[in-house]
Amino acid sequence: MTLPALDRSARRHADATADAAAQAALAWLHGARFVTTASQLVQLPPNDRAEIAFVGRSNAGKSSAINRLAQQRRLAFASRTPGRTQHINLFALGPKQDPDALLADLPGYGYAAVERAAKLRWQAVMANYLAERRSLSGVVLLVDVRLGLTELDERLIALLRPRLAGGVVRLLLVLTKADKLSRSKAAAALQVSIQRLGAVLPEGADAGVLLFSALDGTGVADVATTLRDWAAAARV
Ligand SMILES: Nc1nc2c(ncn2[C@@H]2O[C@H](COP(=O)(O)OP(=O)(O)OP(=O)(O)O)[C@@H](O)[C@H]2O)c(=O)[nH]1
Ligand SMILES: [Mg+2]
Repeated sequence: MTLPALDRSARRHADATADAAAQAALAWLHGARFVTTASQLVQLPPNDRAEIAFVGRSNAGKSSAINRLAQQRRLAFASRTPGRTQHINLFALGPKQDPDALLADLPGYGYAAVERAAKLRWQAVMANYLAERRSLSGVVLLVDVRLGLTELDERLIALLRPRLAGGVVRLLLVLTKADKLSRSKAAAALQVSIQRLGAVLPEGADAGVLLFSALDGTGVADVATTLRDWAAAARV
């Protein structure tokens, strides 16, 4: 039997270790800088860095999440006008001469007012990116906590399925705008998403689900730690 006093000190130690990991991850993310913007896959830099893609419906909060994680106001453009991010924007992390990962802010899907031809073109770019970008090591799927996983999000997961199987590409489902719900409603939404994701993931997938708010900072430390772990795992 563990003595309560020891128990408490062990827990404090674990908390301090987690805090230190989150601090290191946030310092790493704070060094994010813009690299390039691409409207086609051929314009992307070579496949020689671990890449982490931020994907989700238009207006889900992808750019806001990147800004919050990097602790920079306008690194990724965030807007009230849906469908604003029209290109793949890449940001580098780690040493200047030898970055250890890239973040990719992808255009949002599901915005009705985008012209049909443009929408179809983007669907093709996205599908090819997710299926073929060899350096892709992790996908952060952002979903408004009030909407949960929609059909379009599940279609994206289906596109990724072959690479999620066996954990080749990792997935983090980030439920954004958690500040818009009460704690109990947010907790309930988290449970629904965990169940739903479990039902659509392939065998052996490496996936997680987190509540997040770019506004009040909920989940920021956990997302930061996860991204740093992914980059470290991809380097070995
Ligand atoms: N309350 C709240 N609002 C948020 C949060 N994250 C984003 N928003 C707002 O939601 C809107 C869309 O955010 P963006 O970060 O531009 O969303 P996006 O997913 O990058 O959108 P596209 O580039 O159009 O695909 C903006 O008005 C943000 O201020 C959040 O955590 N809480
Ligand atoms: Mg955006």
